[in-house]
Amino acid sequence: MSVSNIKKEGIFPNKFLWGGATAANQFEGGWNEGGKGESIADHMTGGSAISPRKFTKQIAHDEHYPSHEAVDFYSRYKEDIQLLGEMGFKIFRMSINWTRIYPNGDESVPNAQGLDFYKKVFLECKKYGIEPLVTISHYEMPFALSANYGGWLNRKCIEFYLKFCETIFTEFKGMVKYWITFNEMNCMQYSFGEYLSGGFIPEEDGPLDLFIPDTKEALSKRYRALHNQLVASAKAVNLAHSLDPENKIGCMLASSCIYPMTCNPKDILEAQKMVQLRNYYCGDVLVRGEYPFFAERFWEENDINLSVEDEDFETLRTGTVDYFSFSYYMSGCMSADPDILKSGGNVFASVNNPYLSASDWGWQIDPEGLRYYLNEIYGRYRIPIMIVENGLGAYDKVDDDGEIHDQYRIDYLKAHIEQMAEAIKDGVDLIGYTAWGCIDLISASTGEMDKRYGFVYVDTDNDGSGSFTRIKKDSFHWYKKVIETNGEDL
Ligand code: BGP
Repeated sequence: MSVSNIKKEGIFPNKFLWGGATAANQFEGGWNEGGKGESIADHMTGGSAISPRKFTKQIAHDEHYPSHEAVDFYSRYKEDIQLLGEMGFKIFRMSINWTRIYPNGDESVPNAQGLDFYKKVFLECKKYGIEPLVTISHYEMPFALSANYGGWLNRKCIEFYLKFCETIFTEFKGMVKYWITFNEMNCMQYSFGEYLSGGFIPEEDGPLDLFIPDTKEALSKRYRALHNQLVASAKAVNLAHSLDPENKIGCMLASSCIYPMTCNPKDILEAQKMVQLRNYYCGDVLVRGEYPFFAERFWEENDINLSVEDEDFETLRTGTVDYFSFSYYMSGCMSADPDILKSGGNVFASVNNPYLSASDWGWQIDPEGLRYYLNEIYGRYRIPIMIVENGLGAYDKVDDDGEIHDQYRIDYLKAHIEQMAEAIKDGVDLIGYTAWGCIDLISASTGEMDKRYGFVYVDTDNDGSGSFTRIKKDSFHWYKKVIETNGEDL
């Protein structure tokens, strides 16, 4: 056979899952409609880049929280999914609001209106040949589970979560195949994880700061709650497989792509320590089924008692995930020098990298870091990988011609997709990519609308006013072409 008869394969596999990602609490709105209960996320105030969001025990109904209405996917899902279909999406990452299904978390019967809403969403996806990818819990849980049980510090939440899983796995069987147990599970390790990820809230009344100091007591609570979530996740994996062997269920971590600040061995050790803790502590349990070797020293030095029960080890060993997924926005550096550390950096790492530029929110842009991180993760775990969040938060403006010319976003995404292609050539088994906030939505960190990621602009602002009209940005047409050509034409 002559060489010319061999059809040239592209770099991305034929079944590569191109798409976009959202989260119910930042996207849906309808926060108290259709029998939905109050979620932890509904108790977050608005914020801004300089004044962080807070947590309030009482929702002040007269105050305005734009995330309550978000961008109203709840009533506009048909129009939105049609737009995703037009871009040629193969996969759409979304999450289910736990409180639409179990308003207080501990009921014995699910809320039929909630189930009905998501069925309609999945049927709409099917019309366009879009595979849903469902995050079971994305930075939310029923507020009542926090108030009455203490959130993830209480092992009873494992049972409530599994009941929720059983309901959705059964009700949506045949409609949903791809699942993620928890969004950015490793964020429970960070100071802002206690309310959003853990749902455990202090006695005093709010508004409460999200950033809770890393005292030994705080660390101990966070790691205990995280252990309970890891057990819940492993049980959910087993349940998903037993209810439908077609189910593919993955974990999701916030990537920590950390470099040493210099080649000083002290910096290298600090960076290694951070990577171990932020990536591999959770990753090893979720993929390999056991805590990594370095965990014991960490627990001892920080007086952490996980309150493990004997059967947990077997649960973790058997409930390992089918694929590894992560969010990737930036990288960071670690230094052993306290003065350099004080100079500050982004939310995940401590020191800025002098070789990189940053977004308007200081998130350092590093496409090569994505290739590096993919190689690191695949090298350790050797299971399929999906990038389920990536993108550029930017202030978009509607131009005089009524359009949004977001070339900066195209440049960012193009550079990252190029590095994904390199990683695939390196041998990484990358199966999908869902760009974050494919339709503009509320920012998780600022609670505002200003920080936009979408291919589709939504006409609303930080006050939640506006027509909510959807407008295609330049990046919409660009991404459509990327999908059409399976990543060949960037
Ligand atoms: C991730 C979260 C998302 C999302 C994204 C962007 O950490 O999983 O929910 O919001 O970050 O962050 P932000 O909205 O703060 O720009």
